[in-house]
Amino acid sequence: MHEIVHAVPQDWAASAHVDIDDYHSLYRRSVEDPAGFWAEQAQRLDWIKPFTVVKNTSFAPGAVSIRWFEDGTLNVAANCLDRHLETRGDKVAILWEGDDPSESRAITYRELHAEVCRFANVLKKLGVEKGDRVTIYLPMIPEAAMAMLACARIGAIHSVVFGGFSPDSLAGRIGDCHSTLVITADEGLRGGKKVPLKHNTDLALAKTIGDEKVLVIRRTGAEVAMHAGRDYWYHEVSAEVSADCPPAEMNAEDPLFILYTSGSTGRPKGVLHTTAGYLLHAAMTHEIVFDLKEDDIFWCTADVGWVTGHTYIVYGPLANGATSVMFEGVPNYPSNSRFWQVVDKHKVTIFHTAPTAIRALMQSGDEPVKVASRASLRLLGSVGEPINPEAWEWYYRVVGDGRCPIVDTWWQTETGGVLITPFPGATPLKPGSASWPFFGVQPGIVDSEGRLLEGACEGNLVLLDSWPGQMRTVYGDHERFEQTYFSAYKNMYFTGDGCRRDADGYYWITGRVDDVINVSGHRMGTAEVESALVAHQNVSEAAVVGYPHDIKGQGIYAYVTLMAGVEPSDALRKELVGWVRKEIGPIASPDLVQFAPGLPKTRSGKIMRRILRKIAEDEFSALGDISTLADPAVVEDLIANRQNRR
Ligand code: 6R9
Repeated sequence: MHEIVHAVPQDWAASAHVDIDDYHSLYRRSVEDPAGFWAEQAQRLDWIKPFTVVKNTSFAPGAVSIRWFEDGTLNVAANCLDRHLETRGDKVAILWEGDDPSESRAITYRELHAEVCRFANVLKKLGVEKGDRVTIYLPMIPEAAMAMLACARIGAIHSVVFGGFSPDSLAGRIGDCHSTLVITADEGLRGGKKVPLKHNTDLALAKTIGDEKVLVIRRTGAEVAMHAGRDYWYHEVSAEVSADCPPAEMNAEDPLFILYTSGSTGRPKGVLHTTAGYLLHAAMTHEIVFDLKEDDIFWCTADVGWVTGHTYIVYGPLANGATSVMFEGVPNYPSNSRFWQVVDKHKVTIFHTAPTAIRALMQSGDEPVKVASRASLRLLGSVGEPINPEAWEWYYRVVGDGRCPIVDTWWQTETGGVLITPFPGATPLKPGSASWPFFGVQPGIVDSEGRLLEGACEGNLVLLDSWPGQMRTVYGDHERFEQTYFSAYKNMYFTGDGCRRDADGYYWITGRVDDVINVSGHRMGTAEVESALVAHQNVSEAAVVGYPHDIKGQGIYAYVTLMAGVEPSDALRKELVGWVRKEIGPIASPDLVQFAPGLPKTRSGKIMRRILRKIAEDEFSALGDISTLADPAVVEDLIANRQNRR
């Protein structure tokens, strides 16, 4: 098959921050002299006390430790706000677009600075101190960014929980890091539907230790229960505090935030990011990967509940003094043209979204795109999952009118910011490939024995050395951090992704190789969905796998064994889907449920997921060796009753 390559447009090569020569020389420098390279790059930040040590990192077994700029001090909020006041005070920092197209708000750097200071004083008034954990459970309103920055200003550690998570999921996250304050809203608004955030918070707090306070932001004006002595309205407390709050002096390695993410096993992990390295990586990648210029209007459509929202709606853009669009709604409300109408309305120049959104919009054809001019666009981004070449080409040809390069950015919650990406002024684009390593990033591809492969090859993706934005630990469980990321291959960080490197040195991410499913760009641990299912009184056992889904990338396929005497039925199937929704949240709803009298197990009782995956993919002619199964006959029943017939 002939590979399509889109050459770098000449004007891009001439005007971008990084052209092909810059790329090669900077990359070489970044890996040959990391300390020198990063000491220079760190001048992007405003330091209170400059650092003298740049890099102090080890991936050694039993001694994993990651520290960058460890004796420097700074404040993240001051870097995102105060330092822009003189030159960009009247520039719009956050351009908010409401769920309802008639609602929007432009907040300048000066206004955002004042509101964040006020918010920080509200936190103090409610007793929050440096090092305390604050859970943020908000819709996509400017107060979400303000709350994050207010925490950063006083040195509190925020943990943002996506507004689509259930009360149980919220309770688990509040409890794991023992937050003393939960910030929420009366209700959220998405696609015209209301989300009862305060009510969910009340249900969650019934399951925690109960010493938390709640700060409530008024969004829809709905009537909500307020518990005296526990719940406070933001607008009431903020009226009593000043808009003057000096930034706390934080060490480079002080925690900035915790973000829970799913893995192969167990409960979601609290990924911990610290102050300087994270912010530097966020700011630098945001500028270079998206080729940011002073007048750009940058729109990343993620939710702040995910890492992409942290890094490319809040911290990266604001550290760079950019205008960041924040969108409360969804791509198909009020119509499938919404994204493109918002692009026209706010003259968006850089647009960054997820493949799942592109595939969904692609299904309704070109017309809803063409009704908008999109003339302001100059660069497109993709993140969250592999983008199939068909969706890439549609994005390029229809959305970008063949004018705009696409940056397909690979990274993870754990990596803090982009690690593998095209550089729009340097990289000839191959649709479907995340392309080249960012500066300081040393990817490797290993075989099943952990041997590093050379040249064109395929295997598991590892990273051979640290970068400033790397997570530092799993909150409260450093052993789990080492176990999860550093035990598979000695002295290497294992990403959990499969990857191919072609003869030109381009990286092609092939998807997760562990028990994580990527549903519409959201990570779900199969173990989490399984434990929700077995918590239902009629379920005795469950196994969950991913299967290819046209729009979501992967769908959730659940095999369920019922308790003796319980009859399978469509009603029960529906009930189980609703149950998982309630237990975890709508993003975890199984797409297909198959009742299975037995699951394929080895004689030692291990479920053979390989077989379940094949059947879910409707690929059962290639099941491989099933002779090691305790009872090979279960496979026939599974095939006969498979739910995904193509
Ligand atoms: C940023 C983010 C991380 C997982 C990652 C990988 C997948 C993300 C991708 C991609 C192929 C890309 N992923 N970007 N796969 N191409 N451009 O998504 O973080 O939610 O932690 O997910 O997403 O499998 O390991 P997170």
